[in-house]
Amino acid sequence: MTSLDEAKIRARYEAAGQGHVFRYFEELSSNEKDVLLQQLHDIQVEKLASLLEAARTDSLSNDHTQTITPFSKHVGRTTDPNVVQSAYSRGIEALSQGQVAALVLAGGQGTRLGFDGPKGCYDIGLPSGKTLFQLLSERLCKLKCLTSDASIPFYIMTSPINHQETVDYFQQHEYFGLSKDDVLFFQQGMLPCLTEDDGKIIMETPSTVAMAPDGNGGIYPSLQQSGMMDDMIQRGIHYLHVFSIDNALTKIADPTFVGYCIQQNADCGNKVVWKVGPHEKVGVIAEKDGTPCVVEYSEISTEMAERVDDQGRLVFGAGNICNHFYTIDFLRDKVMPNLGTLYHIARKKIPYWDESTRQTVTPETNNGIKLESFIFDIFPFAERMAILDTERDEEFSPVKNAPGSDTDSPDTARQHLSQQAQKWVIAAGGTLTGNRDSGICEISPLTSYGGEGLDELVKGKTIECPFNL
Ligand code: UD2
Repeated sequence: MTSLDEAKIRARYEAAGQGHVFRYFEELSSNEKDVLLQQLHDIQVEKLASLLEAARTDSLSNDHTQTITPFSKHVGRTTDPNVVQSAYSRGIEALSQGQVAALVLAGGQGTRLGFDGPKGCYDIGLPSGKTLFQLLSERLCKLKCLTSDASIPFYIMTSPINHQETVDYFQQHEYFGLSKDDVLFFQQGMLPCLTEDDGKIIMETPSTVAMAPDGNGGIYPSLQQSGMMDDMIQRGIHYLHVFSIDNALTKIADPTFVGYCIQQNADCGNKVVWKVGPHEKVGVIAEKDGTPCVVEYSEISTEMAERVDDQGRLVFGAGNICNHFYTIDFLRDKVMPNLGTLYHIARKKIPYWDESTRQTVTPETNNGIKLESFIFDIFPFAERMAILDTERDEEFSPVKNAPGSDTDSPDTARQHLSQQAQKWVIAAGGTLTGNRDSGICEISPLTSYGGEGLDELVKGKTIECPFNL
């Protein structure tokens, strides 16, 4: 029997109006009672009502769009060769001096994808069979070659639902050639799932609360609590590149993006691509009372999303692609001391214990909410925000939806990687033959990080599609 005090825990939950979590307690085995008491002990139940109330108030305030205006500051563009060449050199310099680290947000649940493992372990169906983690790791290996084998630490944010599986995966693959000491894992926090109308904790089984990761904004408290923030400082890291796991085109620790933000003397930076249409599921860069912010696709009003200027261009067209830059000083001095408790309401299908059938049921429709913090909610703390507008076909192909979906799927990611490989061969002076759509072309990240160094391989040569270089 656990040493935890059942009476004290019961009292906490009764006082918070969550006493129903003990409904099945007497039926539980001794071990099940221990599991539930430990879980209940760790949840800060006293805070749930205020977190939910604040989230509800915030979502209401987002409906009043009068405070949100289009982004008005300077935006850099990677279509400008002067920007790119200079920024790339500055980024390579910072990387070569060991001042840059990369961090992938990989704690989320790949619900829409229909894959229950860690999303980074997902094989997107390339001829090589490479997963998202492998593509990122190999790009990082290649980047190290381009920066005189500098140390570029790779931090991986997991969550309790996928942590061990993620760690095991890297160990089994010997970190894809990266140094074990430069691949660091840390876990974000979890929060209980709630019913939307009355904010009651949802039970997944008689002895377990339905829990979910606390949003990608969970990066900030978990960087602190895990000691990874201190680790970056001890390593002499000045700049951090943070990005989502599900973008198959991510340029990890991108020298151009990092270099551009450094040149802009930015404390915080955001990579954007122009939206394909008003309802693409990406946040948009905007301003709230004059300070940079991102309005998430799940919270933007239809009017704002569809608003166009007199040339017919979207007024809120700069799409957030979950690809961010920070100086360590900004995180340490401005973000960490001011971490609020702002959560957003995400309506989800939450597996729950059905009393009538005495089974855990996964509903067909949304039956509850997760409270999620958004990584970009700290952008208003930035004094000098850099925005870099990049080309979609080089930068953004998210794997969100299940195979067979028209957009944001493993299928579209394979196509985009193949088209990028073909574009790189042509740019390096190669000639393509065969049917370019007959299969998937690949250039291993170990061959080229961003299309560089292909001349001796392809210049003046005929390359038969589909190829694998
Ligand atoms: C995210 C962005 C959205 C747009 C879109 C592009 C946020 C809040 N929204 O929306 O603006 O850029 O991506 O594809 O960033 N994650 C965690 N822990 C969590 C939740 C998410 O690590 O608790 C990770 C997740 O693994 C992924 C990234 O954060 O790498 C984006 O998360 P998502 O899939 O929930 O975000 P999405 O597509 O709703």
